[in-house]
Amino acid sequence: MTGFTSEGRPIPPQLIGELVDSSAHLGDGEALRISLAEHGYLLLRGVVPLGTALSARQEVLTRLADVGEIDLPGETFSGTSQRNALAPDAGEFLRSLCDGPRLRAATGDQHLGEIVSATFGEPARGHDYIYLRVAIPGRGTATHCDYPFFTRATERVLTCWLCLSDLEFKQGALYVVEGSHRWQQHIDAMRGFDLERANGARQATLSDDIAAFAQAHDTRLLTAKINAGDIMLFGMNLIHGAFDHRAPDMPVRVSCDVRWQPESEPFDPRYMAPGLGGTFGGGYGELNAAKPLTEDWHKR
Ligand SMILES: O=C(O)CCC(=O)C(=O)O
Repeated sequence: MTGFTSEGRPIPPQLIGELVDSSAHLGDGEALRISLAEHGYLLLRGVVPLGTALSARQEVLTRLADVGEIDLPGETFSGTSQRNALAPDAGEFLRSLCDGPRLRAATGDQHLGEIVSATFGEPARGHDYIYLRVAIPGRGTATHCDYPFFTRATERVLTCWLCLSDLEFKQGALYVVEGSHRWQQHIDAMRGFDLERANGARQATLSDDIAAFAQAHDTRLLTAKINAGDIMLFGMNLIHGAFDHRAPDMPVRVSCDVRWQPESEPFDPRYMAPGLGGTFGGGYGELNAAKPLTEDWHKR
């Protein structure tokens, strides 16, 4: 596991470690909870049937091919985009992508819902507002935790990161900062941090240099080869990001993250129908995925 970069900076190989696979605990809610508490995440293989995941990816990439961004069947970035001309309402375009029946079949897969409910130990429901990501070469996600986005109504929220591609390391991969879910200083600093209410005074991004960040905290960045249908479930304090896609000749990375919480907890209306305003009230239009693939991602 070498050759990773983040924002173009190489990650020293000694900082990389392997994610623990908790798939052996599928079907045992108590064991899933213990593993989640210990590691801060659950890597669960083959949760969504492969056919469902592939069909969701096809649905997304066909729409992006229609606006000239993806070359099929190779699923590579074309280098250009006609999205602005063909779909001038960026938010509406992304909303329609996110409401694609095949993508929703994957994010709302029954087995996946049962696993998240088993992990909470009670019936759970996914937020309606979902985060689709299509990462082209050169693109990764800056290091952050999800607390400032999703804990306004309850802290009992889990992110479910669903992989829709069979990923080689070169195509970028989610990483987690080992042990960060237990860092008391970090947890204390997050408590009460609401990104939208902070109104620009504070950023969710925790560092622009993840290697220096990991070294300063004497920890590692854990990743693994992840395939279509695998999920990562993690809590709001776990620090994570995604390494850069660094293979121009390889398919784009497609994933979708959805937040889940117990049905018994209050829901944040920003992420539920009919509001769907998202974190800042801009609806789907405020997300990176609403931009043509030719445009850089913003950081929050
Ligand atoms: O897939 C990515 O690039 C990042 C995903 C992420 O940050 C999340 O699921 O919270």
